[in-house]
Amino acid sequence: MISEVYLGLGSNLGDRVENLTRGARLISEELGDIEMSSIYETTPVGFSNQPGFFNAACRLWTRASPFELMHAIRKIEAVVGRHRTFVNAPRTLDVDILLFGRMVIETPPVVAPHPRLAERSFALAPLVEIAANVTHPTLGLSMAEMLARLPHEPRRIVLPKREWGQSLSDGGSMLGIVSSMA
Ligand code: PH2
Ligand code: MG
Ligand code: MG
Repeated sequence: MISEVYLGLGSNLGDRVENLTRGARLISEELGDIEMSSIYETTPVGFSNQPGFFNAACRLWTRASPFELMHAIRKIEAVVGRHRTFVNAPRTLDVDILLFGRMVIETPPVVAPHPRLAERSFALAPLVEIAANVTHPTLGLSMAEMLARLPHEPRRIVLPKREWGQSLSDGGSMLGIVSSMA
């Protein structure tokens, strides 16, 4: 069975575009076809005094189970250089499961939808680019409606979707990166 999964990617350490790019490539190689949003610069939430974040969202079509997906994500974060020190510490790459199809999963470490999705414009802003009309399985709101309910946070596009998609699919013989969808 193929599931449509949405992931949030974040980086606030090192070369942030490079970290997100390596993350996206590994996701497509290990897990299935992807479509990426633009890369956004966002305000750090929850932990002041840390470097600014670059965030992006990813639609992934995968045969992996939720547990297999979590396992693959942990590996990809480690390959891109994340060392877990303390909760919310600056990180080279953080990949979070935002939605796993319409499934409601509450078996830690796998929890979906992401419990803080409705509060996080840094996750919803990129997500709305690729999933505006996707509805939240328990809240019943679309991603666009969820973002509209939040106070506007400063954010800017650092790398537009189309350009990033092109640079991702130019990188060799990579298949499975959809760069030209609406
Ligand atoms: N991730 C967090 C905590 N705060 N802030 C921004 N702007 N972007 C993030 O990805 C982020 C955060 C925990 O993972
Ligand atoms: Mg996170
Ligand atoms: Mg995480």
